[in-house]
Amino acid sequence: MRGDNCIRVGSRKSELALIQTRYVVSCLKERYPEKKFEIITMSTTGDKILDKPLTKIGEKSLFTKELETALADELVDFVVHSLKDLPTTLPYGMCIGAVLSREDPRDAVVMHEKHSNKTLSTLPEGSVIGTSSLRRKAQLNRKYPHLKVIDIRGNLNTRLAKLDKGDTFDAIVLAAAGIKRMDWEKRISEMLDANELMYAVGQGALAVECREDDLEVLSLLEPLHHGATALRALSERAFLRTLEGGCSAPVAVVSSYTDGTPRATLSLTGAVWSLDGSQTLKRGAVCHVRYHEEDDDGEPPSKCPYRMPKLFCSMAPASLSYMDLEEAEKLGEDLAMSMIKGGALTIMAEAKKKNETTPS
Ligand code: DPM
Repeated sequence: MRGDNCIRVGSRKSELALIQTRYVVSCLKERYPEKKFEIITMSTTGDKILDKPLTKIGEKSLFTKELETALADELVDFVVHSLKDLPTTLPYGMCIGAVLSREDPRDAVVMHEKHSNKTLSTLPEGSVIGTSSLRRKAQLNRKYPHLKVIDIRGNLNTRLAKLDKGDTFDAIVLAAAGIKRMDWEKRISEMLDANELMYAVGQGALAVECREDDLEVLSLLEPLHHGATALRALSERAFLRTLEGGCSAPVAVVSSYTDGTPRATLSLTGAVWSLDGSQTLKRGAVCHVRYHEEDDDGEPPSKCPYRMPKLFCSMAPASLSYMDLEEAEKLGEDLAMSMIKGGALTIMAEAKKKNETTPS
């Protein structure tokens, strides 16, 4: 158990992971000046295996497993992740205690300096774009057939160094959120429209993982939970969970939360592709949230079949309305089911098979 009032925080060693962890700790320190926090760093499988594309290592939770073991063993009390790296179902006993306000979820292009005035569309025929995301590959192949997309691995620092120092890559595509957190915004030469290059489930949001039964940590985290982000993230995660996408097939989303009276609108568009981007299926749906603002105190409704806190795609409900959470979860599930009826799984199965059989 925790001694001396000190909360131990696990983090990967990469610069981005540490920036994200320190940010969450600073938000908590501001609210709880009397609490002490200690950051404990560790390397994960994803950090150690650098010679293979991520999608071929063949193990889930590449960047999270070691940290989750430390959580389960009570060596640390919470861990900060990019939400998009967290599987839609967490290991037994773990949950997401808070999803923080989402940064810009779009992808961005970082050009080699020799192409400083170019965009993806104006790059010369055969220019090489680095990414190991199947989602980015499929969409880039479809939208920019004049470009060649190849794998690049390593953390953000490594990738930028490979772009700048080598002559292999003409540009790389990265999440704008990560670039901004690293304070490299100046390197962004083009922001990609979310409808043109749809983003990954959870992209741009930070999530804090903790033990499901650690009520002290859950209550510390509760004020960091951002309602609109959490509902969008839940609909996206429910969509992915229903499709069973993981990262071995190209799946992407665009979502929005629009305030309104008396209700807010949550919208979700989802899409899947074949690896070369030639086959695709894209659909959208909306739902309304903020049903019973006056009498909803975030507790399970009295008619609810469960009176204990339920998890929503491994997210703790915190003080959010159960009705809204159920609406958001259903939005993602129903959209995925309608796409499955439309043939999504066939497109995804082919993409998975191709990815496993093509040499990297
Ligand atoms: C996941 C993917 C990638 C990361 C797959 C995807 C990108 C891998 C690559 C699930 N995790 O996006 O389709 O480009 O080769 C990752 C990044 C961030 C979190 C870096 C990035 C920072 C942004 C954020 C890696 N995980 O995507 O550029 O917090 O959302």
